[in-house]
Amino acid sequence: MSRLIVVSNRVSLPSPDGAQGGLAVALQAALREAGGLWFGWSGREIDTFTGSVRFEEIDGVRSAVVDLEPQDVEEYYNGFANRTLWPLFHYRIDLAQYNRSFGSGYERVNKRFAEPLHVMIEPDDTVWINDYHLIPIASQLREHGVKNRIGFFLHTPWPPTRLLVSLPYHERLVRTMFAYDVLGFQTGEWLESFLHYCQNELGGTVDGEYVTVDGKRLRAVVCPIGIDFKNFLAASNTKASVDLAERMRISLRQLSMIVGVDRLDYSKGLEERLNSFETYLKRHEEAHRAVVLIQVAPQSRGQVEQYRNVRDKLNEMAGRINGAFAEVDWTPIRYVNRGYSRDELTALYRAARVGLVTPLRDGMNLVAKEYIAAQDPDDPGVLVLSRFAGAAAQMQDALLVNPYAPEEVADALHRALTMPLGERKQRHRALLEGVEREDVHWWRERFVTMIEEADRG
Ligand code: ADQ
Repeated sequence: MSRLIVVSNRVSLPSPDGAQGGLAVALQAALREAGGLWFGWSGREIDTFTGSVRFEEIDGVRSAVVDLEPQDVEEYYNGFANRTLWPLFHYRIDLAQYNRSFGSGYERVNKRFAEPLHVMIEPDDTVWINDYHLIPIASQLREHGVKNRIGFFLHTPWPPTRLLVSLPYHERLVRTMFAYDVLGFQTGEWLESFLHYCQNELGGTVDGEYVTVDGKRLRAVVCPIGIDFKNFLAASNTKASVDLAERMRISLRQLSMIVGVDRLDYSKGLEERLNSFETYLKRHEEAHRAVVLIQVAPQSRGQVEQYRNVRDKLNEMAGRINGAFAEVDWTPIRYVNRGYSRDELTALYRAARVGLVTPLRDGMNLVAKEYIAAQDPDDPGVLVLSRFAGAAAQMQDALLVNPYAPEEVADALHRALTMPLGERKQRHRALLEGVEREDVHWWRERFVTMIEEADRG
């Protein structure tokens, strides 16, 4: 078996408290099995970039990290990645900032990563690049003479051509992708948008899974990410999970709980969600003193102004709605700005009658899958899911909603909270089967195999 080299913006090694995303767990499992290496930014800053690599080995996984200069972090990470590509890829060109220094910083950092990386790659290695931070890195590696198979997986959506062309130098960016052998997308919709761009803007041709532009051919596939199902179930048996479950039982008493768990990000549709919940409260008197929304949303990307704006707006909305509807013995929204460990999340999900997952646009959304995995199969809650999350393609048995339409979401909440046990079980069973089968190991094995088997033409 060939060695696997995984590259992502940040390297996330096992932490003592076990607080880790499913992606990190999956990549670690892959690296342990294939005896590979995980390369990326250390998260640290250094006055002058040296390209020197620090190696570490934790839990059988070898990692290699480099430090970046403050200007790199500002232009590449806070700039092009978070202020330009993230909003654009989530269809928010109103929020995207197009600034030449961001673009040049992005190219510079990709070059900087490629320098030490190419030296570490051996002839039989399979190279797997993750996410929008590193789109051009394969073309940099090719310039260094790397001939290995290289795959790229995009965790976010790929935007429609009409939006993508608002990015200056969009052609230059997309052309660099033809240095890859395989591109992986979360859903057919994002893949279609990519193929549309190649055909209409680059004059490319599509033949089955293969797309050719200017004589360069690559394989473009749909490969949806899943959760680490077994690991997630095991987390619900830990002390932290059992303790929180007990605290929730005491604190909820007769209340029916709706849960939202997200990074505080405008793409997650949190303002629209609170607005929908307010609509629900206005239309359902019987929910007063009977239903509570617990929204967990820790700050993310606090360096970027738009993220601070969302935080301020949500503080204001949660305060206003609570002020308008609360009684002395009931608060409709419990809005929490801290993160919870995986173990604790399992207890929160399980205590909730409804999982409310309503992003305006999301590559996949693993919270939807985690919510289903955490339910009691004999008395499961109901998933209300945005049709604009990548997860909706696989999770058709959820109550699918348009997150922009408050009355539609309010109706779905009512339906979910009054759904008979038989229907809840039936929907849950169907969803659980998919979440268990198409888990993160299935995703990783499929994608790595697709890289290894790609016909280079
Ligand atoms: P994210 O946008 O970060 O990921 P998501 O998939 O919803 O979004 O969550 C990733 C993980 O973070 C989940 O395991 C979840 O439990 C955890 N998490 C989220 N909010 C949390 C909170 N408040 N407290 C504690 N943990 C929290 C990107 C893309 C997604 C895609 C993933 C994986 O934006 O569309 O699903 O990558 O490909």
